[in-house]
Amino acid sequence: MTHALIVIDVQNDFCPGGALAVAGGDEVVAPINAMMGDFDAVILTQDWHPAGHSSFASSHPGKAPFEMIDMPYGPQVLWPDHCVQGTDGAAFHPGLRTDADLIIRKGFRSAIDSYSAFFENDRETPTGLKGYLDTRGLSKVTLVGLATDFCVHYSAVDAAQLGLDVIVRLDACRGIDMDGSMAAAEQAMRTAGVVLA
Ligand code: VGL
Ligand code: ZN
Repeated sequence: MTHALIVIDVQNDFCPGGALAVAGGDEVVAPINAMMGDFDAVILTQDWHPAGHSSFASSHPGKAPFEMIDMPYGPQVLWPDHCVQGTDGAAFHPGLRTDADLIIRKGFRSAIDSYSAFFENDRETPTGLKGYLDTRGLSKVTLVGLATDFCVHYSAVDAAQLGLDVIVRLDACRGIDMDGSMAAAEQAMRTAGVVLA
């Protein structure tokens, strides 16, 4: 079985000092770098929003970060402005190895957020990653990165539902953990058949 490492959103804005910092986010860099050589392919994802993106609280007058809003595709958490295309916050952590096979960007459509590396938050617009994996014969994936309870969680569940063999290395992930979202994410991943290692 051909095995890909998918490194989710190890970007400055998700690391300490960033706009949507995840506690200990930078701690994943060294273990991820060390893992890269063990896989047949390495894929990095990059959260990549236009300024004024609809997932930003600042785009909704009267709303604050971490409040919820109803979008046409369902409930959506509102975030601080983060990972704006071309900014330093959207860049990969400077210590991360970026000699990857593929970098896939997501969240670049203004009207829709994208947590998963496979589908946007309407759960139907594909990013193209499944086609890439299929055409390269990559049927097994290990996921690492940020944030465990959002982009890693949604990517892992989608990967399992698409029929891939999925492992999440929790030691190389860190989470946001709002309102019990870490426990819920771990439960949802297990239910989907993801192996948590
Ligand atoms: C993420 C919230 C908003 C993530 C991205 O990478 O987990 N979370 N955008
Ligand atoms: Zn985002």
